[in-house]
Amino acid sequence: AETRFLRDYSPYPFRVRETRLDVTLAPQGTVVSSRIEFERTGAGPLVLDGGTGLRTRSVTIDGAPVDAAHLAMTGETLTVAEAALPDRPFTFAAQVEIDPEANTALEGLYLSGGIFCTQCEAEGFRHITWYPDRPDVMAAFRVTVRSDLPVLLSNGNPVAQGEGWAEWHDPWPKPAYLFALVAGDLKAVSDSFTTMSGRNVALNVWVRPADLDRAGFAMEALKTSMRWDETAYGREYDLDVFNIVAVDDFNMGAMENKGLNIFNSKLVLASPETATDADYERIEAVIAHEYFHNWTGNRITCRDWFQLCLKEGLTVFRDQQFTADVRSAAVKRIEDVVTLRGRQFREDAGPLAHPPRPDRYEEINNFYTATVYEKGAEVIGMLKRLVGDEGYRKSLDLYFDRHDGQACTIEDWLKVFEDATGRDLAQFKRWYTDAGTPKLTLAENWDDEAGRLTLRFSQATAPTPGQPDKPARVIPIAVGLISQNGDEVLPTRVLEMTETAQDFGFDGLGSRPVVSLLRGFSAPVTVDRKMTTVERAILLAHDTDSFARWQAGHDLAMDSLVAMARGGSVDPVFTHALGGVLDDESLDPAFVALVLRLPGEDEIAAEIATRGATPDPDAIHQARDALAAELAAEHERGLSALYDRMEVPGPYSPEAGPAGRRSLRLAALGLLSRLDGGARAQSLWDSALNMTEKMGALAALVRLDRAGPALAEMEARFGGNRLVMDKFFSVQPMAAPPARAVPVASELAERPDFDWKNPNRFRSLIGGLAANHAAFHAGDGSGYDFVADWLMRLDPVNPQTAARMTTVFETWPRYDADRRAKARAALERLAALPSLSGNTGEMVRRILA
Ligand code: BAL
Ligand code: ZN
Repeated sequence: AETRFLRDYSPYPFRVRETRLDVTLAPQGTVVSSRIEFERTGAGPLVLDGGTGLRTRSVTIDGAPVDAAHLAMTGETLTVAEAALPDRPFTFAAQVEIDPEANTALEGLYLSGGIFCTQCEAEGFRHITWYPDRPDVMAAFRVTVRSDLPVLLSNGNPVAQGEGWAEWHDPWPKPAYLFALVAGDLKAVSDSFTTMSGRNVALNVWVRPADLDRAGFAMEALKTSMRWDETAYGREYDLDVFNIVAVDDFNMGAMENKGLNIFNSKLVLASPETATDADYERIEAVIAHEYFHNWTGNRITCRDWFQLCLKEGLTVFRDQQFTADVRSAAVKRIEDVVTLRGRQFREDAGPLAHPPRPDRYEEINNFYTATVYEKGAEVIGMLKRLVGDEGYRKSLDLYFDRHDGQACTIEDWLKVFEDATGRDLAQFKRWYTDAGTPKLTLAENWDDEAGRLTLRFSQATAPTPGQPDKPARVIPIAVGLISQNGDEVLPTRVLEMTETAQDFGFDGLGSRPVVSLLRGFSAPVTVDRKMTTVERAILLAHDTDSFARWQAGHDLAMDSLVAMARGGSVDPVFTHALGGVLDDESLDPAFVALVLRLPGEDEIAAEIATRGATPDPDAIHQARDALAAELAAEHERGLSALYDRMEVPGPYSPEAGPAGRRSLRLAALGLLSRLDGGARAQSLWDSALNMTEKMGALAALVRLDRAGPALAEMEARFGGNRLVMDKFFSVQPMAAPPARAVPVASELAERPDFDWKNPNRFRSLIGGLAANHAAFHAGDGSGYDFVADWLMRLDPVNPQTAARMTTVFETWPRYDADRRAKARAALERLAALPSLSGNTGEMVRRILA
């Protein structure tokens, strides 16, 4: 495909005053009649986007057919020559026929289990009809849906309905990517919400009738989100109705269509017996995320797709704040950093590195990345830290005031902060334009006589594709000082680093303190500093900042793991320090669970590569197993007591308190199962009444290769439940002993219920195998081949999901020559597919470059 560049942006030469659609649904011949009122604002012909799937029956301007000499249609555009266009505003009308049933790519209008639904972001609307399918063309929509299915929905407010039809009107101008339409045999959990200005809003969560008893939690999450956005940002909802619909076949997690959010059913449906605590937390966060888009994304949208992080970074930041408020801020921050490092740092360190605002792309669907989303959110967190809470609130108020109803850029966003706070953000902007994770190096100088500590920081960012030079960035470094006996001698202070190297001095210190660095993870950087294990243990025991405290424990674990992967042994200081955490009953169980969770194998491999060595996946797996076994043996009594103490009595609640206790209990179980042969796990599997404990127990049993009876039972009970069976398909390849994982995955792939065209099912099995580090990177290349074979099969059916999964290969350059050759060969086989999609083609080329 062609490369598109940010620098080539030019405004569309027409404004759309209103868009009218009349859609008569049929699985193989849906008829879409459009009437689009255009008004000229610049020079040039009328160019509309449309896919090859459109069967165009008629095209008229102001009711008259367009002369063939003035009309050109390619597989991608329809052009009406300037000479055929009136000088005054005019109406373009077209009638096209499309085929939702054949739409396996799940972009545009498609069928999911008998439900008609749409996915238009980023460029799906062009598969529905001819249109200026770009986010800076915003219009009010009036839509008539015709079908004999009982529930007919579109964006905005319902206007009228009759037997077999319904009309909807969305008064808020929006780009086509926010269009949605749903028709199906659906039932709703319904409720209402009164906004802060007294507007009454009808709320519905639409699901298949059989799923109705699992939709209540999503509704509660929606109401909490609506109230939170009023309180935290002063933003209220702006239509009479808010609809959410759950469908089983969905490429993404969910979609923020105006007034009609469409969700992957795994992010709506939950009951204690079928969903885990993590599922509940994720459902709550994604419901909030999509709702928050109503202001950050919909009312204010992106000028072009290069600006995607304008809405995504901000909306992720807002959903993170929301979860921090309704659950535990300390735990949420640690979880977010673990995710950021696991996905975004990994992306930033490899061939797919790109800035939060990329300046080129071939296929925009390939840029819904951890960098755009999660790093985009981190950048806003840094901005907030730099301008303060009040400056942030003032800036956001100005953003909504100034840009409501507009399609904006990162420049607009930064200008708002500059105008509201008087700060110059020219250097800060590099966070948006430059790829790569800066490495922050700290050298300490202690002057005992003067009682002075000098921190010398330097920053460096390695080159990334297309960006060889990396100038210094603004880095907010939050530090505190802890005395050797554990007292805090300096509370958090934010140092603002702007140079490549910079000193910061601290005077009046009685004795040399331990530096608690990057508190709250104040910037998305890696840290290189020399520190003794004893100093780390001091921070783990005493730091007042929970993130830095967790980080100290994580560093201790990582050091031991890296040493063990090279034949060394566990550091007794770590084992001992961990005992202190286990015994401290004042700590939040969820926090202790995070401390107990050892770094993952992929993260250990990344660390070894950062230290300049070549990671050995088998050695890493053995080291992690050995460390878990040693910790279990050393702390058997404490862990066992913890396991008993953390039992949560009574009926299940997904709230943070009980979820934290379960999380700690399962962390203890994971370690103890290295000693008891799985006895506790089996007994928990047999007795557990909720899916959280069931899955914790099952993962432990699969790891021990003794999960047969449990899996059979799971299948017998939940064979008809797609979401639970997705767990069945993912836990086995993911947790199996590495040598067993590919055979297990291959067997699962033979099952008739391996419905691989369903993105959730595909991701469960193929993604599950890829998440088993030592199995995916097996020395014989079987993991690479298994995944590549399935990507070859999926690509022609669903290019978007196939392309996204190619990222499992992005770390290939860090391994040994033999593995590199095998990974390359697998990718080259994929690249050689004659009909390879543009989506996957772009990804494979970039990964191999
Ligand atoms: N806009 C795509 C789905 C999401 O980020 O909410
Ligand atoms: Zn989003």
